[in-house]
Amino acid sequence: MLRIATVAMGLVLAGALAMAGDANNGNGGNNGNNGNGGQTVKRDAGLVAHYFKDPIEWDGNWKEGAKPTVDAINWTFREYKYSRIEPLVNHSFIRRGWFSVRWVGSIDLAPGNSGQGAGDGKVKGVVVPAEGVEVTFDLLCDDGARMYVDGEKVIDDWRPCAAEADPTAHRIAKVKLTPGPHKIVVEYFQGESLLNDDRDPAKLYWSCDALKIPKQVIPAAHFSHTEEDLKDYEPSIKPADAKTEKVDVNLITGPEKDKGGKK
Ligand SMILES: [Ca+2]
Repeated sequence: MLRIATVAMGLVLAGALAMAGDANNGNGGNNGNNGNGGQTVKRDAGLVAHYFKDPIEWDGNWKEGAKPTVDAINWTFREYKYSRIEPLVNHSFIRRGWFSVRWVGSIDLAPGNSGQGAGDGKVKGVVVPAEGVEVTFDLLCDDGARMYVDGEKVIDDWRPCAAEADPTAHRIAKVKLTPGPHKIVVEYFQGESLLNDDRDPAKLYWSCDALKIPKQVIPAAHFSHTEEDLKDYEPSIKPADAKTEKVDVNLITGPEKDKGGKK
């Protein structure tokens, strides 16, 4: 059932697919809290991706070459479908779209801080000054993009756009990050892909002069998630007439496998 939904929604992971073997389903712990409170919290690799299905048509008024006339806030994050662990945000979505996704987890300037063993936070080769460093994020999305760091909205551009033709599809945010994990939430919606061979990007890059990090897709080693993130599937902004009914998280861990999840 879940797998059918996945195919119908036309999702394909590019970078994430190749690294799916690194993902961990994160079911091993139950000591999660808000994840950034300073106490020891079990962390697993990757971000939690919560997927929603959006209406296929809304007034039928988004024809090829035309601009939509309905605010995307009114038709995104409509129907929660499933969640899965994804190692990073480096996607090329193909085929016809109409979905929203919310990635939830933590980001750490030091790689490898994902809860695998002792010594977290003391990662070789990266010394982050206590006062923090400025990091430039570049969230490239073909259609809507939002991002929150430690609860602060740093990117908010919830509109359709064509990444190839529109340089403003690169949403830039400069954020100061201190050592340790910081909560990160990235939201994306895919409207209609107008061509069958579309490769609509949703890719999160960063760069940091202070740490000599050149612009790159943020590697998987910098992301982690907690048990709490698995449950954090409410979108930050919901449609005005969205259903309020809560449903259990359907957790699957890869694009081709339905492991039964938690239901
Ligand atoms: Ca698109």
